Amino acid sequence: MEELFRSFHLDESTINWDKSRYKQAWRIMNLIRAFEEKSIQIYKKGLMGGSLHSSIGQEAVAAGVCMNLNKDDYISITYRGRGQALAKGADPFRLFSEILGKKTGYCKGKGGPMHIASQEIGILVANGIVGAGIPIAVGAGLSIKTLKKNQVSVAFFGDGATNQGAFHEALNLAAVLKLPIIFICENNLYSEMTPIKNAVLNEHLAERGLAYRIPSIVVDGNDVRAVYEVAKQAVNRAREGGGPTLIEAETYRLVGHMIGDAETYRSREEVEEWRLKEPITYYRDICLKRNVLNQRELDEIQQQVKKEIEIAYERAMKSEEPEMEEIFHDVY
Ligand SMILES: Cc1ncc(C[n+]2csc(CCOP(=O)(O)OP(=O)(O)O)c2C)c(N)n1
Repeated sequence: MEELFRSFHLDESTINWDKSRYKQAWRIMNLIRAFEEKSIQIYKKGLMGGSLHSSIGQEAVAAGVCMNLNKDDYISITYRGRGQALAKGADPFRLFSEILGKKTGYCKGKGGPMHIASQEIGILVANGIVGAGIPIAVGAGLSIKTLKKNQVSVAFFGDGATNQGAFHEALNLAAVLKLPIIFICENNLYSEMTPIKNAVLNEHLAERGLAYRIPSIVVDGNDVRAVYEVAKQAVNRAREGGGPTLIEAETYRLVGHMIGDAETYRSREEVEEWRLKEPITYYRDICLKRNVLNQRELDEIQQQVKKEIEIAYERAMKSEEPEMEEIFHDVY
């Protein structure tokens, strides 16, 4: 049983990334960070409806996983999932439009910040119900297998979702049917305001995959290269008919559960400790130390991404509101 569970440790000698991949990872993580920072400003200006759950600090998971995916692969995400949507290829203009309630949004402005979906880029659903996106991704996995397609399905969810019945049912079914699915648990240590250690006795959440005989791996979720390598193995395995993998990516959200969270359940010291290992700074240091990208190249991409985000935001702000009669469409 033990061989099904392992912790992944990056072996530098096996990393064969070329320069364009190093740039790609840097670009995606910075795009997510810039998008999320801008979204917080939008929220604080009162321009957005609903709540905003930011993924600042968790960018390496979205980037490392989605860099292995094709446009027609599926992902299911949560209310915190705009970063994964961007990593999957979402257009920042259409994402800003969505969170601003504009007609040009991915869901015509009806989804808001918590409910992004797009058939064009394989985003099945962004669910506000904790754990509910996991069986939907399994359903997509079943369709891939039935139709004999070369796609994979990925479910992104948090640590808290692993206490939902839907998680266990979904893992069991995926294992029994050997579906092409990758379960990505982003363990940011808190389920809303509850420390996961108070809610689960397992040392690692990935141990839960063992109950369903699913290969289960723990990885440093703040190291984009480690996430990429682990996800690559799982994606290849799924595409080759090997069945599901569970990946627990250990990470930390550097902002509150939602904007406005007083964060009384964790100490400032803890947040500052995690800030030292945050994914963007960590990756920048690796790039410089290994001499794969220099400071000028890193700055250039970062500035370009920030500009892109500003332009997308300005364009979304100028976009049209949906017409009044739209309120009766797409309602089931
Ligand atoms: C079924 C259900 N129960 C409770 C909630 C309230 N709730 C919203 S977010 C959240 C925390 C989920 O934590 P986790 O799965 O770790 O994801 P994270 O927010 O950390 O990304 C809870 C309990 C909900 N939305 N759905």
